[in-house]
Amino acid sequence: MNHEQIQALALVVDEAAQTATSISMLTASVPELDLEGAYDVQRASMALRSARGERVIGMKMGLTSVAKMKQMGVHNPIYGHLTDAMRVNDGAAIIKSEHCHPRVEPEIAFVLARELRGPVTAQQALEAVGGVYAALEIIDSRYRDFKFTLIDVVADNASSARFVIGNTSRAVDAVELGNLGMVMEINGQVREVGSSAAILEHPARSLAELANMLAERDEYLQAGQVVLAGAATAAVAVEVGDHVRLLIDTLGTVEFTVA
Ligand code: OOG
Ligand code: MG
Repeated sequence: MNHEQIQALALVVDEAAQTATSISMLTASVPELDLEGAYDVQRASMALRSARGERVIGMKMGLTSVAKMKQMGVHNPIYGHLTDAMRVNDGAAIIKSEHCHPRVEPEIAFVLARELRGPVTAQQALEAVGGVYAALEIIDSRYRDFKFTLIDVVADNASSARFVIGNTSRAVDAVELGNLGMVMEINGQVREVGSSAAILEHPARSLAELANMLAERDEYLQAGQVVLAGAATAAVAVEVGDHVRLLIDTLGTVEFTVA
């Protein structure tokens, strides 16, 4: 894949995200697109956002739990970029019409106190963490029917759309990070129940894996960045009028509504 081809595909996924229009999988028309090329497309689409004034403020891991891998039929952890325009305040609303077919996921977020460069172990990765938070991620595949291959979802920035971080920060050693109970409710009804243990057996492993994947490209995580470790359960579709709330042991709640 040359620079022009990557650029052309970045324009396709960027336009789909900007206009909330579902598209066919890129690999249907470009079968030669490989995983490295897909991450190139993802970065090129982030450059388009940067040119419009958006700022990358963090990263997310995806497909880090068995529940998610089963739901999507893709079995490899992936990463995506998070920008300031994707951030929604705790308790605020997302606008459904800005998305194709949004779904919500219960997540754990890290905010880094120090930069984090791979290769690292899970333990070393935790040393860079300033705080742990409850978080909800709103994902929105730009592909028709929310169906994709590994390569397609990577090119589409791992379905990143919006994210909400709770107001309570805890230090890594103040929580039992490897087994925090998580309950996600929609309109007061429990929809998903899980544990942080579902995230690569421990969310710290997800953070380390992210640093290690970035190191393959000589990239690293910066102090102050947010990292979402990946959903602990399957994702749930949201509708206009919904009120979504996540409760995590020790970390408290985080919520949003859908307008
Ligand atoms: C890909 C993104 C998955 C997670 O937390 O597992 C993800 C998708 O399922 O659309 O964000
Ligand atoms: Mg997620």
